[in-house]
Parts: sequence; structure tokens; C-alpha cells
Amino acid sequence: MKLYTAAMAPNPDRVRFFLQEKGAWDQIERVEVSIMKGEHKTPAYREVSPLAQVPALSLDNGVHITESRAVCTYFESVFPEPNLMGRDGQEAAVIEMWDRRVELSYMGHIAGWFRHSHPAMAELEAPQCKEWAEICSRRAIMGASFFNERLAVSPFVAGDRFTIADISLYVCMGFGRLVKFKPWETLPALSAWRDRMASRPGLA
Ligand SMILES: N[C@@H](CCC(=O)N[C@@H](CS)C(=O)NCC(=O)O)C(=O)O
Repeated sequence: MKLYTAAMAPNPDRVRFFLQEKGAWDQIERVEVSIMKGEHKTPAYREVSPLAQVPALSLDNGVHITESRAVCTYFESVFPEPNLMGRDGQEAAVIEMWDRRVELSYMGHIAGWFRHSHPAMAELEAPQCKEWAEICSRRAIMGASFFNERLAVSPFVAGDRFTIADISLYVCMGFGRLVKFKPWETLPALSAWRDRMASRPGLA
């Protein structure tokens, strides 16, 4: 199998952190794809990822998996320990619920904010829409407050142990910095959680 990935990009980082937490990152054959050079838009790469996005996982039997969460689901089955996606149906559903909330209530808004306001994205996201960036920024701020409230009553995003939902939220912390969004500076529970996450070798 081959993992197509990109350095310092949020969705590839989600898979990298997931594999690092499992101690498996170095066991995977990887292909670095440069988004800034447009390597993800070549016809050859579109055979792997029709939406021209990273990450993507190509299996030896010709199957391609191209959503970061789906790639993590596959790796959870290959490297079951430590468990990051739930040990039974109920726990898996609760973790998925929180992880999807991170994606939909937070990560997607930071992405819209970044893509429609940052000069580095002008070519990839033409035409940029400043009004949409503004709306996304407000929604991202609401998302950060929501997770601050959650982390005030729960040690981890999905409950009492570290899971993929923490990985996804931690990725948002780095992603937000691209638009100078540092919500942990004013949100104490998010800040304390982020400090704990930053001390995990798997999240470096
Ligand atoms: N839902 C997809 C999103 C993937 C995605 O947006 N990847 C970004 C990098 S973080 C990308 O490939 N962008 C290329 C582009 O915008 O042209 C996933 O979770 O894998």
C-alpha cells in the first residue's frame, strides 16, 4: 500500500498523527505530494484521488481511499492498538459523533476562512470570496467556544480517553494559526487541553 500525503497540510496531518499515535507511521510507504506545485492536479494523481486532494491511500488490490477519516478507519483495522475509534458500537458512534462535530462545526469553517482570505490560496481558490471568509471566521469562533465548553466538562473531546476526535481538534489548532486564529489564548479549557495534547509525542 502507498499513502499519498503532504507536509504541513491539515487533513494529511490528521492521518499522520493517527499513525504516529499507533507507532505505525514509519511502517507505511509514503509519497509526498506538493499542493503548492499542483502535483495533486495531474491526471496520474486524479486516477488515485478524483477530487485532487490529499491524503489518499492506495491499496495493493487497486482500491483507493481518499477521505482522511476513511483512511484512519482502514488503519484502525490494520493497527488496532491503541484503539482510537471505539471498542464497541456505542463507543464508536459517540466518537464518530464528536469527530464529525469537529469537522463540521470547526474544521470546515477554518478551511473556508483560510482558503478565502489567505494570499497563498489565491490561485487554488479563485475567485476568493472575502464575505465567505468573514462568515466562516465567525462560525469558527463559535466552534472554538463550543469545544471550550465541552472540554470544561470532559477531559478529552469524546469522553474520558484520547481518540481520533482529539487528533481532529488538535489539527484545527495548527490550521487556525494560518489565519492567526489562536482561540486557546482566551478559552481556558481549550488551552489546558491543547497543552496536554502538545506534550504527546504522537502529535508532534
Ligand atoms: N474531506 C477530505 C478533504 C481533503 C482536503 O481538503 N485536502 C486538502 C489538503 S488539507 C487538499 O488536498 N487541498 C488541495 C486543493 O485545495 O487543491 C479529507 O478529509 O481527506
